[in-house]
Amino acid sequence: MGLNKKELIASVFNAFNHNCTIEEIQEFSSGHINDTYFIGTSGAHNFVLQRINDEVFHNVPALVNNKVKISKHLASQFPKLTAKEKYRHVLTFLPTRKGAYFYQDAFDNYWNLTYYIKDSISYDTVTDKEIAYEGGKLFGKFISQTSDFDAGQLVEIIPGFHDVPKRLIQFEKARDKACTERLEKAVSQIECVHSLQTEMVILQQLKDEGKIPTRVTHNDTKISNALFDRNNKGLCVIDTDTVMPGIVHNDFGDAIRTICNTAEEDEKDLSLVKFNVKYYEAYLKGFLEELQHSLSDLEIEFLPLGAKTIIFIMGLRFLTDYLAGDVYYKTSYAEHNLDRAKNQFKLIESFEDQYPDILKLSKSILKSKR
Ligand code: GN1
Ligand code: MG
Repeated sequence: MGLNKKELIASVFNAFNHNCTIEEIQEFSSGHINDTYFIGTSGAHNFVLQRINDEVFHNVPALVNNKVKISKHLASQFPKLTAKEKYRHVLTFLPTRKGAYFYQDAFDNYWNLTYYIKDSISYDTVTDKEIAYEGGKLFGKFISQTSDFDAGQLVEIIPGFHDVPKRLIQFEKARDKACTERLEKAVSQIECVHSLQTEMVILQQLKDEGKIPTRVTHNDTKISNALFDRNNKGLCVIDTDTVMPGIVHNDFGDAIRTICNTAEEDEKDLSLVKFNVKYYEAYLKGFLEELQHSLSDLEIEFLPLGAKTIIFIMGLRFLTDYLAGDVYYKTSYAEHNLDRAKNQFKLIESFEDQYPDILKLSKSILKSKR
């Protein structure tokens, strides 16, 4: 990290209200959108400083307001914990010395600061059923603990974020403008979109018809956004940038997309990409232990389609970005987005092969509920 960048980060950090002195700065490289830094200090806390990408998030003050509101609400759900214990279970946002929960630097970059949760672990892929189960409990709890929060108080930070018909329109526009070389390279993935699209709009239709309720949802529940303690017990849900009104299937699905993929989302060797039904079962168990009584039968019945739809949406979004010339996600090489899209469509194929077993799981839950 160059000296100028270090100086900028230090000055941003010092605009926030704390009395800690920086000892160390490290960049986290995993996010596709924001820039995130670990700030080690000599004080009582270490921190996570984040530059929020305002090309993707057009209303950063509203985004921060959403996150802070949800954190305060979640903190009120742990009345028995001391403040010291609470900070491990809920993201704590720090205000600047002027009182806002974000800081705008001289270059018009937006930043926010949270405490770093020490002695925590996160996973990009899962290799243990227990993690899938604990992840299910953690994300299920997030939905149950925010169920008494009026989702109407949250700004829809990216409108139509998981709206398949809208995402298909963006895809078609990108496809129509794409260069021949990219179109040719993506020909089978474009074909996958065409063959799946009719089924993939069903959940949005049920939402629009009011058959599936809108709740507070996280909308980026990939498993790397779950922190676990040293004993692999779920600790805290992080990255609440996309907390918005949504349907439960989005959060169920995005966690399944990452937990049940036997490889990372950009693995190029597609023979390594398989859908693990055992982890699906473990996640479903944990998720419903926290939520079963608040979900309608229809919501439970459509969880498998929720998983398939979110995998599809991610494949579609990566493909759209590839066709558009890599304008949205951070990429590390020329065909990174295409590889991500191939990976997601391969995961759907493996999911489809095992669909009967997956369906049986929710059916037996519904039967035992009656
Ligand atoms: C993006 O930046 P990150 O990694 O938290 C994206 C998610 C995708 C994810 C795919 C605002 O999240 O929707 O699921 O990449 N966030 C946004 O890994 O588009
Ligand atoms: Mg995110």
